[in-house]
Amino acid sequence: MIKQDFETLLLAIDDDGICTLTINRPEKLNALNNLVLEELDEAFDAINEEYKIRAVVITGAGEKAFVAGADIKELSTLDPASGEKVSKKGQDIFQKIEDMTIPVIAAVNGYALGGGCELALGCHLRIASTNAAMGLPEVSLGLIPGYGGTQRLTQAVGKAKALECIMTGRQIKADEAFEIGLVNQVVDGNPVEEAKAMLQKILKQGPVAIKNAILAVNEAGTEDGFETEAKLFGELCGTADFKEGTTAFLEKRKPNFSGK
Ligand code: CO8
Repeated sequence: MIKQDFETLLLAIDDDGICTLTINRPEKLNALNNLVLEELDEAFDAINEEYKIRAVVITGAGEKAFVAGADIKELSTLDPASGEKVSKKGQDIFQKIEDMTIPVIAAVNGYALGGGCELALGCHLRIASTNAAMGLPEVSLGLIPGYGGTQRLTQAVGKAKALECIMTGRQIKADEAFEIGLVNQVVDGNPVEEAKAMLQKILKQGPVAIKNAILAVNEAGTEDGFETEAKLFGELCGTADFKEGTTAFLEKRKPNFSGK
């Protein structure tokens, strides 16, 4: 049984194997203090060990915020050495999320600023509510993004737009976030429900193919990207899911994937 008694996270697993992870510090707009970061790290390790979990949705408690950033009270005490260490620690945790081999969707239900925007960027997909406001306002604190935002925002929206957002620190409302490719979808209602609906479609596909798709796309832009794609493609040609998928097509029926 997966651990449930986190202090700052709520974890729920539904019958379809979708785990909803809610960052639960609504009185501080779910700001990421050290405990939240450590519990996120622990939760993703546990999720990796739990075969029943087939996908994850991350969201924030309350109606106002996904995550309003790193905890500024904690940030204010950093010096150069501890700042670099904390930055690296957050980067490693968000990299762990990006490296998950099951889909992870951020359901952005309000403010996703600073570290909150960086957390959303570490997820594979982002679905925002119409009241979402995203952005990297670190320069207003005399800082730059430190949890991967300079890299992932640039990958998501391009260098000029990323630099504009980072240097102005301005908030990006949901519609603009969609237009510039920062989020996949904007919904009027609850983004968690929409994320689950999208996952229902993804989970109908071959699980090993989904895993390899994530692994290959994560290598995009690196020196090994094309080689990785060919290797992962070849690997899939030896799976039962490949046999089932192609046979089902030829027999004009729906595939029944075993995940092997
Ligand atoms: N950290 C700590 N507390 C916060 C944070 C935060 N990031 N955001 C909000 N809170 C707290 C407020 O202090 C307030 O607490 P209290 O009631 O005890 O005074 C409570 O949450 C509610 O917030 P507000 O009263 O401010 O709510 P408003 O609706 O008036 O405003 C905003 C909402 C606009 C979101 C506003 O709270 C705000 O501007 N928050 C800060 C946003 C921000 O600058 N985020 C970036 C932080 S820096 C960062 O994330 C760096 C990441 C990289 C770190 C690298 C490693 C070191």
